[in-house]
Amino acid sequence: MQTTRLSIAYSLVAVSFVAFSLPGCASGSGSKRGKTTQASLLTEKLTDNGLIEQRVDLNNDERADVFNYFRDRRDTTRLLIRKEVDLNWDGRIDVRTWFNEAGEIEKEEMDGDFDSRVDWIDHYKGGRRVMSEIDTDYNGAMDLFKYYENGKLRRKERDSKGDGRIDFWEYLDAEGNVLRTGRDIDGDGVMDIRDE
Ligand SMILES: [Ca+2]
Ligand SMILES: [Ca+2]
Ligand SMILES: [Ca+2]
Ligand SMILES: [Ca+2]
Repeated sequence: MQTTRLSIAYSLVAVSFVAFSLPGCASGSGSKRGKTTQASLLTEKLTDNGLIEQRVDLNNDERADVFNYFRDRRDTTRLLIRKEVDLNWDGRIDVRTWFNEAGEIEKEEMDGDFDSRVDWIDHYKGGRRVMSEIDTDYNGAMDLFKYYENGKLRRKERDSKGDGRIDFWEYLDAEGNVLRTGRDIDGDGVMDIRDE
């Protein structure tokens, strides 16, 4: 069920992201042009470290659910460098996304069970996901690591005992077929059994 929750949350992020990409979508403070899903820009101010913080309300309760952080640039449009989203409207941030100078996503972390602990981190290079860290049992420690090449999952590493050491490896081909797996039996972090 956790996986389902995560994917639902992810699609919510996608929806909210699209909403804020649309120019003119955010209406002025206090005005409500739409009935339900209209995003409203609540405030926009300069932060202590010189960024522009934009607070957006998604569900019309006048409380911010999305925080966008921009950096002003000379001669061109300002750059979105971080986005924070409160998915379940409890006032606590659940997803943080970082962007680089090219506007590409660099990193995204997410709290899928809304306990304020991050349980999913995606790392990107050149706008493509290269690695994911996942806390599959929500105990506060990452236990599944996925590695991607050209956007495709090619290796999984798992800390199934939760002792901070990888004890399961899985290698996949570009089509997603399992090529081989390996296991660490005695707990020294080194592969003991290899299944081709
Ligand atoms: Ca709100
Ligand atoms: Ca939240
Ligand atoms: Ca969590
Ligand atoms: Ca864990």
